[in-house]
Amino acid sequence: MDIVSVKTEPYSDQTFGTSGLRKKTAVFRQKHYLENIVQSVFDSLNGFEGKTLVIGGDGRFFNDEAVQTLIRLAIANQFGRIIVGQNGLLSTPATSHIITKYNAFGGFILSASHNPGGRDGDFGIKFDTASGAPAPVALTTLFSERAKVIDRFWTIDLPDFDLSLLGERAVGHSIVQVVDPVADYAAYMRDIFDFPAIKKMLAGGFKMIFDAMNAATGPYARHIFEEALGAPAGSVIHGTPQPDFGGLHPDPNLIYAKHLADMMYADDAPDFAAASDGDGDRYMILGKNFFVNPSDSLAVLTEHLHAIPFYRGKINGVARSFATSPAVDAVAAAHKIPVYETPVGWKFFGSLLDAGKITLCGEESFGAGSSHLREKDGLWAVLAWLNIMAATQKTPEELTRELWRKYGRVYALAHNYESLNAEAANKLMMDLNAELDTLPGRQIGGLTIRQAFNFSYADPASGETAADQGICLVFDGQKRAVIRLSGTGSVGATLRFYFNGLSGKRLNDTPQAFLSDIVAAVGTLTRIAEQTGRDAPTTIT
Ligand code: G16
Repeated sequence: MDIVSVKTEPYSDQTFGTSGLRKKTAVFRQKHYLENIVQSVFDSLNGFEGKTLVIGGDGRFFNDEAVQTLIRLAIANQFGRIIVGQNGLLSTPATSHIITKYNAFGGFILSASHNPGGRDGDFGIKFDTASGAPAPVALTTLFSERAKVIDRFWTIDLPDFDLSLLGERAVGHSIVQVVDPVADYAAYMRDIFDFPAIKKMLAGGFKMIFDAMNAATGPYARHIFEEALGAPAGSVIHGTPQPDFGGLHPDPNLIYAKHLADMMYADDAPDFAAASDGDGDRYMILGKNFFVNPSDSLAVLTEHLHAIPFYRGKINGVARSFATSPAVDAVAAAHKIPVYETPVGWKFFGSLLDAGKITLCGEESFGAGSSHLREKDGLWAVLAWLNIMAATQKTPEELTRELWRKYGRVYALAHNYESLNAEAANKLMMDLNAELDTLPGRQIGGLTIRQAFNFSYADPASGETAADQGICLVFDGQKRAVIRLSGTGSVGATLRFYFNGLSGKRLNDTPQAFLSDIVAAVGTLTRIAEQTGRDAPTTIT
């Protein structure tokens, strides 16, 4: 086997965003595009020769080819062992788990997460470090810088590996090991949760449905819910990963999983439904006629985490992004644990988890996770809900309403303006930034702005800092807006407007009604319609 050095030219757009590098699939399929970024990652890291690298993806179009490319580069760059999920498949949380379980140096996840897949969809790549956490900003900056000047990569000249067969194959000084993507992860879930209690609940006639959206979690969900926990066959829907996700947009929310929401708002709705995204790190929870907002979900999980054996007596703190509603804050105060407010991006939770400052973390963007691993974990969150429901004998609606009655309800909404002209979106942010000092005290549509600032962060564990993360506007009446540019889109720019507001008394409004004044005020302030040419958000979540 010969190692070959191949000359290449850098691309100018290989900048890591909120979660890895995401682009249109056609961009990734350009000559040496993938090789360039993978070699840039290797060139930025030290000391991996002879060590283990984990590789997997969510099965979207181009996954097969990309996995083969990565294996070749990993062998040529002298990794000792390359662990690959069977057929190139691994969910994001399972990759994170395998990295730590087998003491790997790190791992690549091929996924554009909740973005649509297929030939005309999106593709992406993320790198997790030895702790199983997304590479921190300091590292991703190195990757992006290296990609700007890369002029060669190393590969080997060998035909494709057969990834359908489990087992090991020696290639030069390396071993390529194909593993069952589900087994280790499923065994870990069994260690964390009270499976007998959940099994008993399911055996007692409790009906659940899990929608894998034709993406990575299908095989995991079938194994865990149907085989291990005894949910009837068919409880997992859209359970076979497909390269184009069967035409679904694998983003578990009320818009893209409307079919599931419709089932849960029908007369014969099951007791519980959940969905996950392309790579299995997001989740959505629904009860009969009831949607659990992800910020409320984090609060419910914090309130009841002690019901789950793995966490009993070991709950140190909780973290949420600054875009996530503060619903969890009152719960944490009551439980006498600290709350950390981070920028948007799972990578900011890793050091807090490593330092033992937090046990639980979550975001409004349908992500939650815990000290059990360093990526967010959709199936974990679903199992956590099932465990809590089994322990309390309460429905999602009862658990959430109980929380509102005890701590007040924090209404939350996100307005997403996708695929905007990047110049217009950047201008809106610049204009707002320039005005910040003049905003406190200003009245708009009957609301007064109390504070206006650009969120910056100093990691209390690592000391790493992150400035210019987005604009926070705090209004009278415990209402708050956050405005930021997304770092995960693949075309133009996406602006996100997050709104939230606390009410101790009004518990039965819709978020739209309760937050209509602040939505209108921020619309007037930012002149969103005029600046972007859009009179409505692309999605409201
Ligand atoms: C990623 C990150 C999350 C973030 C989300 C949205 O999730 O891991 O931390 O909240 O993107 O980020 P943005 O607002 O910058 O688009 P995922 O599920 O897409 O990997």
